[in-house]
Amino acid sequence: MKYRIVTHGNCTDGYSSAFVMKRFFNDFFGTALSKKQIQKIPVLGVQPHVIQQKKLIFTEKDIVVDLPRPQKPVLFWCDHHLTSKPTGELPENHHWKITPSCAGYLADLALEKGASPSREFLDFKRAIDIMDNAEYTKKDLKACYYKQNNYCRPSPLQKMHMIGAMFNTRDAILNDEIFKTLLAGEMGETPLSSKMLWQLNPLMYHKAQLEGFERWRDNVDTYLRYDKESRCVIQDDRKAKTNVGNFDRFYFCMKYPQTSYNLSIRITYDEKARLGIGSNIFNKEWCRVDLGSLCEEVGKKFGGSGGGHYYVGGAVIRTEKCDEAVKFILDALKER
Ligand SMILES: [Mn+2]
Repeated sequence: MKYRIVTHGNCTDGYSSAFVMKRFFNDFFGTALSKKQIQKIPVLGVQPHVIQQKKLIFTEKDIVVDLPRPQKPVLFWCDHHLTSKPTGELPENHHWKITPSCAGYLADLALEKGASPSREFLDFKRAIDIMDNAEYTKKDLKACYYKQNNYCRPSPLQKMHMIGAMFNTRDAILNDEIFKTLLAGEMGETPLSSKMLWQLNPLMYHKAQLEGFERWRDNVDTYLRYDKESRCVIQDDRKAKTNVGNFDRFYFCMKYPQTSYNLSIRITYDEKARLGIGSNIFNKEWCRVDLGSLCEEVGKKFGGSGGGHYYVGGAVIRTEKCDEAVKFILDALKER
């Protein structure tokens, strides 16, 4: 049996969490593996529902990060999602805490074990915390989601977006391949300075992503609407005439600064409805509903699964239950 790292696929925090595990592997497990041996440890990116629906077989050498806790015993588990909150006492090497990002949490655990952080490492940690916890300022969003005049001196936050863009193309198979490849290559101090990664030209992916955001915003403008009663912006992709560009998950709070929530409805290629509920990141205090729990409830009620954080959550449900679920969500936002 061999080590394997299972992490949240297509997700910059999932990527960064796997990076931190590899970077501090020997500190975490008291092993003395060489760089080459650590490099060879395979990384699998999966979506949370795969674990919730028990579709993945785990072994006792699996290291599971930024994902729900598997039911089988694994070597190591760490998560920061509200809906993964454990009920009983946790075994050794299992960690759960509400933190801005899972990678940042793992970095803290590694530092507790004696690793000392460089300036670059702290920059990396701050950037991933901002991304995964949506702690952006308006200026940050403008710098990371909109085209720039030049890209000469990218900030750590912009660099992490460039990396994320590499495995967030519209081709799911390509995304998985890039995700795996990045985590199988030689690693630097942090992703910000990993040579192999920067040779693959993340800026090229990022520029394409920014163009995609712009085209997406132009298209979504034709059907995005604000529901005053529930204080929610509704993006129902079933109303879209075309499907272009890349989803900009923060557009709603740039366009409707008065909104408390947003609800996005998308039908996936495997004929499921994917619902996302978020809060206005510039006014998080307006969010009075635990959106992760609401999504968990919606998942269970409408034939799927869901979860997330207090301020943002997601659920995948059966397509034919979609209208019912939307009504349920908007009522919950009105009442609670
Ligand atoms: Mn995360």
